[in-house]
Amino acid sequence: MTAHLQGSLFDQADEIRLGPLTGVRRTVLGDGAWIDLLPGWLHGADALFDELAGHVPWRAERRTMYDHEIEVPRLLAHYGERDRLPHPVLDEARDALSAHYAAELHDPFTTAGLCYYRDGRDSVAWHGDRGGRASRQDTMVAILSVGEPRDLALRPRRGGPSTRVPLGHGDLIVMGGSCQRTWDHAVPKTARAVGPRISVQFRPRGVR
Ligand SMILES: O=C(O)CCC(=O)C(=O)O
Repeated sequence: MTAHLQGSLFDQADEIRLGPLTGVRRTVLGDGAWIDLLPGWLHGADALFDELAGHVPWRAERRTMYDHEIEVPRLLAHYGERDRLPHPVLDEARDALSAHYAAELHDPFTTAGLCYYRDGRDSVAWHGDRGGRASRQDTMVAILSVGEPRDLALRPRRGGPSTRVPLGHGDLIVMGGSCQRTWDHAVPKTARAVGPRISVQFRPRGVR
């Protein structure tokens, strides 16, 4: 993977480091679901983007849909609980999130899924992370975003209007409570000329 951000997006700090999680702000969505947001949690997001773009073993996947094989419109990488994450700041992020949410989550964040959105044609369709025990229990999925800002859209599964949360360079969103069971989320395609984005999703054991 050789794509890089076109010049700097906005965060050329040399040191890649996390800020405190104390500034996280919660929005209650309804049906037991909530999201926490912390814009600019990561400093040095340009540098982390380049590291991940250049060193993660990205793979393209294909899926069967209505008898056709289609290419999944983004590149993927997955790190299980025993895998070394591709940058030490991601270990720090996982551990800081586990400590911050310990009283509510009970289980630490253990795995990391990475998505590489090459441009506005890359996307992820509406879904909830309902694999494993997330189909029955409240849980959390925390996402650190670097690169071009893209919207994370959320909509209640019982019907009703969707909402969009713009996720920028270094921003954190945590989807919690019943969010994976009672709401769906997506990163919609955009016709805007946008550059690449990488998202890092931290999940507890048994949540997919
Ligand atoms: O890229 C994102 O922010 C969301 C990714 C996601 O929902 C997923 O891969 O399940």
